[in-house]
Amino acid sequence: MTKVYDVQSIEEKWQKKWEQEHIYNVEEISSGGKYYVLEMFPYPSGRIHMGHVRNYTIGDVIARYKRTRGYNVLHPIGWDAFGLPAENAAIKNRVHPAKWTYENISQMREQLKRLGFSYDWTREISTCDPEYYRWEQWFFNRLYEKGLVYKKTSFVNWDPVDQTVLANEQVIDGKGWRSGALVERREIPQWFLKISDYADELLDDLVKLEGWPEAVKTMQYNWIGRSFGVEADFELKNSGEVLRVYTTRPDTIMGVTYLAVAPEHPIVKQVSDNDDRVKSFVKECMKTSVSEADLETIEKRGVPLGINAVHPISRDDIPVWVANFVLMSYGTGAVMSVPAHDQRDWEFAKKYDIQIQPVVYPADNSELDLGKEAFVEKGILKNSGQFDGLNFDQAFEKISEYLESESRGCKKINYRLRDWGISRQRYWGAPIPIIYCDSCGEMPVPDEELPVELPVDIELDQKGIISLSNVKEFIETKCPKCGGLAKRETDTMDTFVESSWYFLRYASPEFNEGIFDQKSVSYWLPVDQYIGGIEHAILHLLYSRFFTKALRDIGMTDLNEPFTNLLTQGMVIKDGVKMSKSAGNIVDPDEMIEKYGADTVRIFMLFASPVQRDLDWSEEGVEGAYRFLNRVWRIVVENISKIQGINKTELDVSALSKEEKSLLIKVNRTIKKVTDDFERFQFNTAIASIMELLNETSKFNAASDSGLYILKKSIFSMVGLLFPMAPHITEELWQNLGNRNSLVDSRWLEFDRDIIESSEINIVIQVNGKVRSQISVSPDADQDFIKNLAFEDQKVKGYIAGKEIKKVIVVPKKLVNIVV
Ligand code: ANZ
Ligand code: ZN
Repeated sequence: MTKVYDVQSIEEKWQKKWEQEHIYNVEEISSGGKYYVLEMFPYPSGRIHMGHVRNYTIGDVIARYKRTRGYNVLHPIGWDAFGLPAENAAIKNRVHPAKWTYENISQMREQLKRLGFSYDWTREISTCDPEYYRWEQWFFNRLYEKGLVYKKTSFVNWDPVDQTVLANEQVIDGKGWRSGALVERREIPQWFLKISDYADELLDDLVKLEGWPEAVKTMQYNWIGRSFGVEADFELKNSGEVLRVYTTRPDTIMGVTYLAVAPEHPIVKQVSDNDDRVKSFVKECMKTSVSEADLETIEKRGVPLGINAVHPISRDDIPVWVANFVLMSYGTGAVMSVPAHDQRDWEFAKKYDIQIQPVVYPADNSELDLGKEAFVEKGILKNSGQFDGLNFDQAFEKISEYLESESRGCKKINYRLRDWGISRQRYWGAPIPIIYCDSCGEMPVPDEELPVELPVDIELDQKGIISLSNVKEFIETKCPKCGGLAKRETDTMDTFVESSWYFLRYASPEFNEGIFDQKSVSYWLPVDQYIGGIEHAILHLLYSRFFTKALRDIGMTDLNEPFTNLLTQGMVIKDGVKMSKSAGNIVDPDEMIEKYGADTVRIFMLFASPVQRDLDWSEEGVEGAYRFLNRVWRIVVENISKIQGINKTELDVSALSKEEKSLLIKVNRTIKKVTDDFERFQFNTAIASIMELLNETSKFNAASDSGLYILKKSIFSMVGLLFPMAPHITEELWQNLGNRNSLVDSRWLEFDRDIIESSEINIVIQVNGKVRSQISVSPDADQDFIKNLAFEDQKVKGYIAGKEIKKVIVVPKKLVNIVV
């Protein structure tokens, strides 16, 4: 074997070999367990960035590790290939989005291969492939049949520069996320998926997702935002029409002093025709975005409509205002305002000199002071006639009962979750499979005619902006019913639609008789471990859960949830900010690989920080990882001739020298530690333990056959433990050490529990100086570890429960004394 660690030729050699032997291609097999590990697939922007490297390295280590544990591991990759950036590139560089996308894909594919990831490349999918989106269109048809698709004109955020609808998340401070242009509101017809039908199930099933981070579940919980309230009807005095409001505080209803409606509310239109003040106010509101976050921060403003409504209980006259803080898309688009008990209403009332009428008082009889702010807590009702003296729950019941008996209201559950608008007025996306016929109306494209292919053979127009509405050959078609001339829908689907089911397609990527082979999906799914960025905590994961449930309900799967376990890895940071093009602090993975090799980059990524935390980029760190791998290489070079002839002998542990015994224990303990760490994805501490073992092995002097055997065992173990993280160097060393098999197919290392336990020491635990228990730990256990064990000890717990801990004294290797 060569003395120097020749990174480039080693990595090239193994990558070639793995590829030639199709070593990562998997099939469904009847025996043993399966394990599906998936990283969120990349958008083919052009080049892999360090965030990808980190995400995919973590996934690769898990995939390789699980395989050595005997699982049949599915580890696929593909491309989230539709979307706006391809069009922006088309505008900027005058290159067709398809060409740009496919070129990026082939470049990034090579980069991923160069990192040595264990993907089954036969399963690669690109969402812009008609064979992929064909099934998405098929699924759209099924949702259409089930009434889960509908079209509605609605207000959207319109980016006047990019000429597109923006999702609320794409509006930042009232401006388009890409163009920076001030966003406008526009009303256009759009397609929606009825995710709201699944709101309850999506919410209630969150508790079953035990393998998901709490933070992600909380975000989804709040996003769905179920609230229990009451709808109440106020009759308009001018027209007799009813203005319906939604409130979660019916207990405050006797304190209503004005009503407020959204600028888009239908009753506003009736007034604005004759009222210039209202008209110009509404016009101004249309210039701001409809995102909720923005609405919370803007200055609250309004204009009276000059009409009154009748209070449904007191029958008093209540003035109606139009206000910029009321959302048309939530509840009924109208609110009953109670300045005494809602801070927003209070501010509004102060500003416009509207009456503030208190009706809820503190339950503890303390004084009610509305001078500085509203009293928003729940309390006891006063000034509320027949409802005086009730608390919140009682008032909720009595008031909703009363409204119901008068036919002026009822209880109502509302959700923050909106239906999913999937229409994009964009070219580079999957066409929505709908046909419009003048005689027969709107209808889905029949399944046999799918896919509705995106025309790729088109010219970019002057500005490079392309929209299907300009492509005559695409639009003109025949009506499937009457055969007459008809037109195609020109909207394409939101790219989140593609990413909401790709994980299912991987199970049978080439299946062409359906969206997926049900047999394959029931074998591979759910995804056992999903890994990706926290930025997808809400939309992508929620949509994927929705699709999974909808597919179940059309009889395609038995799955309730797609992802059993979720790991959200931290970001890669450089100089204190996220590594990104816009921050101008990118480090190119290729450059690092060329300089140090893929294994070094992988080890650095894993060692520099726990997976969930942000990772600080440092080239010194990378150099450190490189030196570490060089030392691993050297220890093999230096000892290979000595250990080559050594075969497994029965070790007589009692006859070993102190040094031999110590290394033997260290080897076993390291295997145990690394195994535990791998099970919890704590790769940084796993590497640290391997480094310790390396140090101890370097100092070891093998003076007997037993010693040589232990040395050999230590070296073999190091190589095996490092394999999932640094697969190339370890394969090369493994082969040099005389092994014929590949580490990919070897079994994970076992440790000898007896050897570990024989070396443990007893620690006495005292409470206030009296011996209460004993624990056994390894001699090098640190103080915090020992303290924790002591506090978790059942007997000790009995003596310290409920008491204040005054002091904890740890005498290394002897005792812990807890003073209470
Ligand atoms: C009267 C009231 C009195 C309210 C009070 C609150 C406190 P959640 O929990 O999010 O469902 N609201 C209702 N529809 C709205 C809309 N379209 N735009 C803006 N605000 C709206 O919140 C429901 C509460 O938000 C409702 O209860 C309503 O104000 C307001 F002391 O009604 B409340
Ligand atoms: Zn027709």
